[in-house]
Parts: sequence; C-alpha cells; structure tokens
Amino acid sequence: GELLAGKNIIVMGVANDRSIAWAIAQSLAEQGARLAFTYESERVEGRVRKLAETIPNSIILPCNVTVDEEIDKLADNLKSEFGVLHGIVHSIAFAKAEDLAGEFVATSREGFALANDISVFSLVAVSQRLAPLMTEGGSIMTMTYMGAERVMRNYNVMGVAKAALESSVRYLANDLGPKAIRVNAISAGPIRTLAAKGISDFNSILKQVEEKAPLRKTTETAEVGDTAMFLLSHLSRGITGEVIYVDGGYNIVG
Ligand code: 0WD
Repeated sequence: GELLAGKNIIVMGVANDRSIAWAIAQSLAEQGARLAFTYESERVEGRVRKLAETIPNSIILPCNVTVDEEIDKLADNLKSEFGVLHGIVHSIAFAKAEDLAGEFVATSREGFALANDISVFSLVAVSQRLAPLMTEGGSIMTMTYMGAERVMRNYNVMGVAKAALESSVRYLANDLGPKAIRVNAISAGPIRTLAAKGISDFNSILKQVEEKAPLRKTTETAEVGDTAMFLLSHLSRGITGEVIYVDGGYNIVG
C-alpha cells in the first residue's frame, strides 16, 4: 500500500544523488508522496532539477536558508502549488572546512555563527514559516550526528551545532505538538556524501563503524530514507521530540 498517498512533502538539502535527502526522497516517492525539492543556489539548481525530473509530479523551488526573504517566498510558492503541506525534510548543514579540523578551541566567532545559522536556525526559520501550511497536522524531520553527544575528532563546531539542533527539535516539538505537528531527528551513522568530504580522516571513521557497530557495516542512505519515511507517515504518530539512531547500533558500543 502507499503510506504517503495524498501527502505533500518538502525535501530540503539535495545536493547530488549521494545526498541523504535524495535517498529520503526515493523512499517518500515510493509511498506515493508528492514532493517539492529546494535548492540552495544556481550552483546546484541544474543537478537538483535533473534528479527531480525522475520523480513524477514533483516540483523544484529555490531556497537559501540563510535568507529570510527566500523562506518567505518558499512559503508563498508552496501555498499556491500545494495548498496544504504535510511534511518537511530538513537535511541541511554547513561549516567552514577550517572549522572541521584541528582543535575546537580555535573556532572563530564567524565560523561558529555560520555553522549554527545554516545547520540549526534554518530548522527553526523553516518550521516557523511552513507550520502554518500544515493545517491537517504534519511531520518535520532533520538530520543529526552522534558528534552532538560525544566528542568526535574533527567534528568540532558541527558537533556543537548538532547539539543545538537536537535541542531545537525538542522545543519545536513542544510548541507544535498542540497543532498535531511532530518534530524528530534521525542520527545517522557516517555516510560518504559531499558534506562528509569536509570531515578530515573520514575513512578511518567508516572503518571503525565496520569493525565495532553491532551490524558490522556502515550506514546506507536507503536505511535513513526508510526511517525518514516512517517518521513522515502515520505509523510514527505517537513519536515526537525524539532522536532516532540509524547507525547499525554503533552508538551503543564503546
Ligand atoms: O555522514 C554523513 N554524511 C552524515 C550526515 C551523518 C549524520 C548526519 N548527516 C547530516 C548532515 O550534517 C546534514 O545535516 O545529514 C544532512 C545531509 O547531509 P549529506 O546528505 O551528508 O550532505 P550533502 O549531500 O552535502 O547535503 C547537504 C546540503 C548542501 O550540500 P553542499 O554540499 O552543497 O553544501 O545542505 C544544503 C546543500 O544542498 N545546504 C543548503 N541549503 C540551503 N541553504 C545551504 C543553504 N545555505 N547550505 C547547505
């Protein structure tokens, strides 16, 4: 059956076909959702458009999440294209390369602000402006990483941003719950994507997971996609404010 038939969902954060957001989109489309993709800038528009064309009935809209006017415009566009919105996939993060290596203590004020603006506040800004379109209730999900809870080498400012993101999920869940809007995060194991290119020594991180995770393998984007589908569906209706690990169990071992 189609678990997401009649559901309109926005997917933010597709950069290429390796993006976690792209795997999530596949899982959602498989269950009959209608999708709107956003792209950050002209730099990625072509790639996103090409991918979106493979999903029937989907649309694409611009939105750089650092610009309030672009989020306002996105809300207007979605209202006229979809009317009602049922789901938001937030799969966006950014930090300067220099802040993803060496010591966290060296983080600059500017680098700290940028990482938190794009990776954390964007979830608040988007929820704020799109929740009013969720008149039939809804589900919002974002992507986080274990670096929020534990010190992981080189993750640095992004770990601090993910901690703020997970806390934001709880506060948003509490505010939006009375409107039947749920807010959750998936904490994924490391996956080789464009964003992962910014993390130095990523290979040894993957190797550790293969050796130590209970499932003895690294995380695949399709696994994240299917959990995201669950979170956007009626099946997860009792879950909000939660961080769900999709990491082969790595977080439970040393
Ligand atoms: O191991 C991993 N890859 C993990 C990723 C493990 C656990 C969590 N995550 C998280 C990331 O932190 C991020 O929140 O998953 C999310 C998606 O990351 P991804 O799929 O690994 O990476 P990528 O394919 O690069 O998508 C992130 C995208 C950006 O890509 P680029 O590489 O062009 O920066 O976020 C988008 C952009 O498409 N993005 C923006 N979108 C709108 N406005 C902006 C912006 N200002 N900046 C970045």
